[in-house]
Amino acid sequence: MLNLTTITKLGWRPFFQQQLSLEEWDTVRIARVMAHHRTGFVLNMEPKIATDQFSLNLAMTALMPEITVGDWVLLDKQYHFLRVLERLSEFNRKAAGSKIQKQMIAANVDTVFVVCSLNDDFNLSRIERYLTLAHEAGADAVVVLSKADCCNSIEDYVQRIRSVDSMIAVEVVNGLDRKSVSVLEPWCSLGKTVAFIGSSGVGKSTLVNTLMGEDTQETGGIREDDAKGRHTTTARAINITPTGALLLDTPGMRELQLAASEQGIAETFSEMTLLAEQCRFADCKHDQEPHCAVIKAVEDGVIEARRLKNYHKLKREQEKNGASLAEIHSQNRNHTKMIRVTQKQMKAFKKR
Ligand SMILES: Nc1nc2c(ncn2[C@@H]2O[C@H](COP(=O)(O)OP(=O)(O)O)[C@@H](O)[C@H]2O)c(=O)[nH]1
Ligand SMILES: [Mg+2]
Ligand SMILES: [Zn+2]
Repeated sequence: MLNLTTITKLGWRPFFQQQLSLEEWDTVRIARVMAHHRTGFVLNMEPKIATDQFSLNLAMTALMPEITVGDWVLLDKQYHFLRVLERLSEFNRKAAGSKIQKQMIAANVDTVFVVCSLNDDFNLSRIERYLTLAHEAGADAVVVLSKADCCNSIEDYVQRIRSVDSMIAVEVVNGLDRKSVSVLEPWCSLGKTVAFIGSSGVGKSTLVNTLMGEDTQETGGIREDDAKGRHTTTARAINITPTGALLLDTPGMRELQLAASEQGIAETFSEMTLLAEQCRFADCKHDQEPHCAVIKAVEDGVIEARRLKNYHKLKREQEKNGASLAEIHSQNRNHTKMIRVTQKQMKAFKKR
C-alpha cells in the first residue's frame, strides 16, 4: 500500500487517485516530477520502507510522452516508467522562434504568482498577458507587486490593477524582507504548488529564496534563455518550503507568446466577455462593428482603450498560434473551474 500522507504533501489529489485502478493502487509507484534536466527528470515518491521521501532520476527516452515539472507519473516496481497522469492544470507558451509549437512550462499548478516590479517595468498589458496564461492553465492567479521598498506610490499601482479587474488578488511585497513576503503564505500551505511567472529581473527568484529561507535560486536577473529562447543552464525545478509548499520558479522567458488561450483571454477580459452578449453581432470582434457594447464601454470610459487594444493584440496572437493547437489543449482544460470563476467575476462586474 502507498503512504498517502507523503504523496499528499507532494500535492496528490483525489483527481489523480481516480485515474488509478485498484490493482494499480496496490502495485505501482507514484512519483512527482520535481525537476527537468537536459537528459531526464528528478522524481520524488512515497517511501516504501524508509520514512524519508526519496528521489530518483528518470532518464528521458524517445518512447515517453511529453513530461514536465509538476507532472505525476506511475512507475512499476522496478521504477520503469509506465504512464503520466492526466493533468489538473497545464501551462503552455508558444515555443520561441517562428515554428508554431507549444512548449509546456509546468503542470498541476494550484496558484500562479504573476510577479511585476513596482518601478518603470510596471506594465498592465504585460500583466494581462501573464494572467491570460495563468487562467488558460486553469490555475488561480495572484498579482504580486515586488520591490515595494523602491516605490512611493504603491497605492496608485494597486488601483490601476483593480481598475481593470476588481476581483483579482493583489499582494505587495519587498522580496528581500521575510516579514513582508509572509503575505504570500496563504497560498503557500502544505502540498500546494505555486508557480512564479513574470519578466526577467522582477524578483521571482528572490521571492523563492525568501520563502525557502535559504538561497536555492540564483538571482540578479541572469539570463536563462539564450537568444533563441532555449534554456541554457538552469533547469526547471520545484523547491519545497519549510511550510511544505512546492515552489516553481520559471526561468526568465524573454519571449512569452501565447499558445492556445481562448478561454484564458475570455477569463482575463471577463467584462468584455459579458458585454459581448449585448453587441449586435453574435461574433462581434469589438473592432469596427456598429452597435458594439465593448466599443461603447470604451467610449463611456468604463473600459480603458489600452485594455481593448491589448485584448485585440492577444486575440490575434492566440488566433495565429492557437488554432492548430486548440484541439489537443481543450481536452486538458478544467472547464468547470473556469466557468465558476468567470461567473464570479461577472457578478462583481454587474454590481459596479
Ligand atoms: N530592492 C529590492 N530589490 C529586489 C527585490 N526583489 C528582487 N530584487 C533584486 O532584483 C534583482 C533581480 O531579482 P531576481 O530575483 O533575480 O529576478 P528574477 O529574474 O525575476 O528571478 C536582484 O538584484 C534582486 O536582489 C525587492 O523586493 N526589492
Ligand atoms: Mg530568476
Ligand atoms: Zn462588440
